[in-house]
Amino acid sequence: MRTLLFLSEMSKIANDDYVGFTFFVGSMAMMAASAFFFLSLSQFDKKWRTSVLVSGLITFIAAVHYFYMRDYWDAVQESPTFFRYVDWVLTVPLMCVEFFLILRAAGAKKSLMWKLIFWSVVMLVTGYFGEAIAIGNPTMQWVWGLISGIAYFVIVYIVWFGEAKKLAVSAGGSVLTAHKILCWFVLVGWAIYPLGYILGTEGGLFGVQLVSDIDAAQQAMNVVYNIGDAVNKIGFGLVVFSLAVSSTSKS
Ligand SMILES: *C/C=C(C)/C=C/C=C(C)/C=C/C1=C(C)CCCC1(C)C
Repeated sequence: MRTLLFLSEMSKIANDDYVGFTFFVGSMAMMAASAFFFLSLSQFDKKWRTSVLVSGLITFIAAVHYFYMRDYWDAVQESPTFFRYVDWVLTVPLMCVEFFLILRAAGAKKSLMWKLIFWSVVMLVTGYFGEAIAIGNPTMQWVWGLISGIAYFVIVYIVWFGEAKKLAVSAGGSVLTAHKILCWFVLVGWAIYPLGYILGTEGGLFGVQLVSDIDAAQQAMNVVYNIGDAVNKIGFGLVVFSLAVSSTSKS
């Protein structure tokens, strides 16, 4: 009884705590998605198993970080910036690996994978500098955000028009379809994050203050990031899952 009472006090989420709520729902959704991907593995041809396994790893790594981030938010009501970026720096490169894995049969080289990973790490490390190191210095936050944005566009370019695109076209069929959907995730789904970053930066959106104070700005940023993570990590995984399903049943 005492333990139960203690737990319920500990994990109480206020009705208007959207950040706490989205951390909680996020952790559950990531856990459920991981179970779904892992348990589906045996139904696929061997060559698709690694891809679906990586989908599951992405949501599983996120789930663990979401448990930590939720607790952190509960305890101090501050952005769990460190856990956030550790999560991203593990999961975003794995999303780059997904691009490589589905294009491997079309002749993708490891160098394509490393290029995507490199730019994703540049994007995230400079983003971290902007959020954690340049805090209270809006000018530097803009500078780091801009460098991060450039790295982001390099990734967009490679998958939409560059090497990855050419391989996808030569693969054709369901690989090309999956590649196209993943490209949209990168262009639209990933664009959610710079929006969150802008909301969380002092001064707000290009000088137009959308939210009243820095606490509200941080809350808006975290809600936006949490929505972005659910859409992108689970969505990405499902695209790969569908590709594995369609390729397996045809053979
Ligand atoms: C699962 C997590 C994902 C897909 C995270 C993606 C994160 C980004 C695309 C972040 C991008 C950023 C910019 C383009 C500029 C501002 C700083 C960042 C790091 C928020």
